[in-house]
Amino acid sequence: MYNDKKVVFSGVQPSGNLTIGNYLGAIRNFSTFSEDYHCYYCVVDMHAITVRQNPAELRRRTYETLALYMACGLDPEKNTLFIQSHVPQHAELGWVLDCYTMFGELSRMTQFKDKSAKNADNINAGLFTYPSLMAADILLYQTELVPVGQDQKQHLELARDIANRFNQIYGETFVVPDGYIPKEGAKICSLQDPIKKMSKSDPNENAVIRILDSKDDIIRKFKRAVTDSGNEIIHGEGKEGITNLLNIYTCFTGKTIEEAEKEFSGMGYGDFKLAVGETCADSLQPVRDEFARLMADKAYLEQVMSQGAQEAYKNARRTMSKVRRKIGFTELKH
Ligand code: AQP
Repeated sequence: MYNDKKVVFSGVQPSGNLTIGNYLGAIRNFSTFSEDYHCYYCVVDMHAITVRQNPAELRRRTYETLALYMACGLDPEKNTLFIQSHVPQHAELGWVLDCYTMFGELSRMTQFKDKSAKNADNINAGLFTYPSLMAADILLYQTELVPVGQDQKQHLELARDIANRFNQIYGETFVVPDGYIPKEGAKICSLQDPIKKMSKSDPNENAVIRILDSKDDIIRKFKRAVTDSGNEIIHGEGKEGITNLLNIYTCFTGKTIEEAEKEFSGMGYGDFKLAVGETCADSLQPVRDEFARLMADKAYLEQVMSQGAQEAYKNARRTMSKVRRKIGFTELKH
């Protein structure tokens, strides 16, 4: 909106070591927008504290997530890469949008229900209002397109509702964003419970493949993946484990499910799991190598953070001034 290019925004929480779900559902698609859009990719550390975090680990993972963005192909000269808490307008607009988001809407969010069940001793107000902060992240940059996995669809729809509501009351203020959910990889499931999505904060390490896991660990986890008592490598109902593995395999190879089924026809489950594990580990090797190189240069990461925060701040401030004027906040003249 603020220059000729349309805007893409997305974020990842540094709430754990990132998984192939985060990679296939979101990050690896990010760079496809870099040429045609002004892309903002944010490490959403403020969202991460809705669940209790160890401060030293949160700080380390914030650097790591930024480095992973770049290791997955995001060039900081072509994309605005930044940390959410470095741009104070996120919190400011988040509060304003809280006042335009209904209690009933937030109560219906499945992520809130899931995370409340998992963190029963810490159902804090931030966990509840997470979607209005996410709406602020997106709306601050006049975003047209938000590449996310399937699990974020409901939050995105709420962001659209909030934008429309605000625009109806005050006149055109925000661009109403669309989601971009990839055809392949939008829901990678847990290796131990293939009905559930794979989550970086899953306490069961065997359920999760992390982008930075070693080849040995990746293969070991795939070998332990839950399948079924049959012996056919085909996708479909009742075969959620095999379907998930086929899905992961096709995401990494670009083959169709039918091609993969044909390729593995007649093979035993053990050999199939090994083949998927090797494909996954080998595909991620260049990302791991680049990540290690970037992490060795903390000063460079800090320079990227600072450049990204300055770029983001310029446009966030513009939207925030407009919002302040529309809702009737006074301006400081001196
Ligand atoms: N299993 C998944 N399959 C496909 N996409 C996924 N995403 C997450 N899990 C999968 C997408 O990754 C992006 C970043 O997610 P996030 O960090 O904002 O938080 P999340 O959606 O809550 O992801 P996790 O891994 O489950 O984190 P925790 O365990 O901390 O809650 C989003 O685009 C998301 O859709």
